[in-house]
Amino acid sequence: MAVDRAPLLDRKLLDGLAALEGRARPPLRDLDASIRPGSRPGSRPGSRPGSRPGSRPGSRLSARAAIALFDAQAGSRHLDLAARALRARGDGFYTIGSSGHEGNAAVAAALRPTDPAFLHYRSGAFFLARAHQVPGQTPLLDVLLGVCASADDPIAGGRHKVFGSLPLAIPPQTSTIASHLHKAVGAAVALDRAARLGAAVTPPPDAIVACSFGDASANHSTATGAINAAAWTAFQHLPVPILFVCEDNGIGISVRTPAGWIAASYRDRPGLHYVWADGLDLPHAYDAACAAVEHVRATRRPAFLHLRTVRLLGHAGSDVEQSYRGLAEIEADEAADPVLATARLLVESGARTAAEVRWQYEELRARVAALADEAARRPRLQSAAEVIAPLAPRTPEAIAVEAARPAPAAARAALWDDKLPELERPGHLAVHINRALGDLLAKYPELIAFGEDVARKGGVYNVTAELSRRAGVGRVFNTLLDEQSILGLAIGAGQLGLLPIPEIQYLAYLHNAEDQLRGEAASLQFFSAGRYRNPMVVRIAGYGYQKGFGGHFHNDNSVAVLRDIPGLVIASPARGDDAAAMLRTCVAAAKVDGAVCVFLEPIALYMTRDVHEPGDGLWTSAYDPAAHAPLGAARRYGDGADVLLVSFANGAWMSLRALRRLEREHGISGRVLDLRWLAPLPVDDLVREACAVGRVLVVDETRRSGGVSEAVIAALVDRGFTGRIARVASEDSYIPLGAAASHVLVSEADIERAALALCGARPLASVAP
Ligand SMILES: Cc1ncc(C[n+]2csc(CCOP(=O)(O)OP(=O)(O)O)c2C)c(N)n1
Ligand SMILES: [Mg+2]
Repeated sequence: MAVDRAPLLDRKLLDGLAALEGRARPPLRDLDASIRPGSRPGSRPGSRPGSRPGSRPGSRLSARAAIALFDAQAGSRHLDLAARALRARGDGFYTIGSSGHEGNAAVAAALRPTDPAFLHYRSGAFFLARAHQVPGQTPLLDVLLGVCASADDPIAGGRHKVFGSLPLAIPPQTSTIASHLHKAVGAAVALDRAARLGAAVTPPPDAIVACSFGDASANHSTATGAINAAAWTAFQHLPVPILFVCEDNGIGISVRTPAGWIAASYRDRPGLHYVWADGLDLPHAYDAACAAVEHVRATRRPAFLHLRTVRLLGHAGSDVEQSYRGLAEIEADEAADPVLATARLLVESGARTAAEVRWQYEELRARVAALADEAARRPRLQSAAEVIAPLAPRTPEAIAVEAARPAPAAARAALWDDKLPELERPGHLAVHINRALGDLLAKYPELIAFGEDVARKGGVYNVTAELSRRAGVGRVFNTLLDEQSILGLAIGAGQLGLLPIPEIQYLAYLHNAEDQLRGEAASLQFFSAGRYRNPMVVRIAGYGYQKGFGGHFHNDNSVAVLRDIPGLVIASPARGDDAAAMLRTCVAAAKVDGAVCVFLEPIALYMTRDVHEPGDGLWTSAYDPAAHAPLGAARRYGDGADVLLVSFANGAWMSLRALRRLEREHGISGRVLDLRWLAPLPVDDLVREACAVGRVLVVDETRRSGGVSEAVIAALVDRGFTGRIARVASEDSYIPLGAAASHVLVSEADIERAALALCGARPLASVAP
């Protein structure tokens, strides 16, 4: 039978306190016992030694600060105990606790409350300690509201139990392991870059970023990648003021971290300053944390704080720890309880009597219990509409106004060296995207564009050519080769107030980084009830049909991973004028609504100028700096009534060509609807056109399974369309090299065949809506 060790741990702590009775030194005379919110927790660097009573000789932790931090540590412990009690009575839903990790209170004390902190899920004491530094906070109730999944939870509104707070500069994190480290690095890089650009961002310019994670998580590619990205940046003497805090309890659920592994891995990394801290000993943890924080703040270079902790009470309430750990090992950790260690410190230093500590502990128990009852009574989320409300707010009118707002003429003239792009001859897709990006750089001083090879090379396809020179290397720059880092930089920069346009070189390279979009970027407004946002427009070059250049990495038509991300905007223009207009709309949606947008560019159409005959120039257009396109509005070509070809990207171009032949060779008239937006799908436009024609052929260059046509046909069915529907889609296959690619991709011949079949091989009379 598994024993719940929570009451045992509590008992042991009380026994420990009892054992301290009689061991107290006389109380320190000049110590003001009441720790007011807003008071600084430790003695400031540079203050005269001995000017305040210390918690221990040689430590910078004052006795007063130690009392305040004990309050945070003991408060965190009682939150863990209350979470289990709430769970047991059916009022609470989350029991992953912070017990044994309460040393992280010292890290909070070493930081400033304005330093953005991206926290591990065992950060109860950090959270409470930081809350002590900011007036007017109610952190105990706030955490309990999260545990009870109450709609009143002031950060996630009952959507998840997270440590997060806007006034405390703690963006909420969910628990996918270490995936928050990339955005923390991104925020750190963006912090100093924003200052140099003169862009107004939320944290003060001398802020640093902190992030924490567990020892097992330190092995995850997200952690190793993010730490590498920070070190890579620092190695080049670029500022990246970040504190990595690895809370090392020696285990990840049931898997032990090899002894010495974290130190061996991180002690001697170039560009990374390593500091060891004993999180079971408050003065040591505080002194080490101060040293690490000061290093980061002064040098703007990363530090790795290796914080020793123990894990008490198992991984979570449901974890039967005894099934994989021996009792002696569990009891050894319990004997190292950091809350008891701080109690001992307070008594032995004379800061508190044992009775006072005990009173403080019991008073917290009573307060937390009362607040737990209160939290359990608070309202829960009542409907799908309420749950979804903050996911992806849309204000189309405001977006249209923002998109229409022109860039300042002087900024445009400067960026384009007085050669304005609207005076150029009609251009193709790549040129339009380039010009729109340039204009957006002129319009938004806070806009940054980055990715692999985007700077001097101008990207693989020249789409960002010259932009780095025109706008400056601080705004259009190369990143290291790591898509997770690229998206993490976008998230961090967006959260701080910049307007990031990251580029993913090929759609195939999104896949190894996709969680940064799905789990992190797209979920932030949801898990913060709209309090935090990370606006961005991710440019991705994709799809198949490249002539003479191939392989499945460069021709990828898999969009399923994007289509089901809630709230994600997916724009996919087929031609230049649409692309420029839609890019402006996406950036406006990011600015106004905090939207996370993906801008999927068909590589094979980048340089395409003609549609039907060489030299017809029908796929080029003049550049219009004022154009924008409503989110989720399709574009229609023609008004024939025999068949509607519904498509997007390369498929739209192919459909136009196929329709011309259908008209000329078979007398079939039709129209092409270019969806332009894969999310939100232009369902109204789709249904209207489908009803007008009665026969719909969906031309889908993405895969038959998980491809766009599934959504299009489902939308028609959902809306009661009763006409005929057919589709052509690409095979469920990777795209092979060379000419073999044509065997698996939708072709114009496929479109013609399917359209003829749909129309009964000869023109039929139109079907009334
Ligand atoms: C990507 C991912 N894989 C697996 C998990 C499941 N998981 C949750 S916590 C955890 C162990 C983490 O251990 P550690 O980083 O040492 O943190 P600790 O819980 O010990 O503080 C695992 C495997 C997850 N949340 N995310
Ligand atoms: Mg661990």
